[in-house]
Amino acid sequence: GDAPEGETGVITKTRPRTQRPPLYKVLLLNDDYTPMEFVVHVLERFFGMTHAQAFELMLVVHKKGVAVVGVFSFEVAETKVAQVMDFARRHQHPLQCTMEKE
Ligand code: NFA
Repeated sequence: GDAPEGETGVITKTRPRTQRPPLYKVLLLNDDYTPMEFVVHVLERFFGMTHAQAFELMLVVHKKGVAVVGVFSFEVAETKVAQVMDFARRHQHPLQCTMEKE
């Protein structure tokens, strides 16, 4: 508290830490078979990117093997991963999307 405490009379103040919910990175992984245009479409459709942004990030995944495509709460990240995985599976592409705690 603010008043002198304990035997010393030293004033201590505890700063209440504001609780922030943990954030999760959604990662897109490269593979040899998923068409580039399909990946661009996924990034536009599920991550709200413009065509130019989506194309640029698709190339990063293609060249580097993996990239963070967004950072979200657990629930939103889980939903994005499920949507991408389901969409890729329905189109019979091996595209992989995962999440990890930031
Ligand atoms: N590497 C894929 C190709 O050459 C394109 C791709 C990019 C796949 C990003 C997955 C993720 N067709």
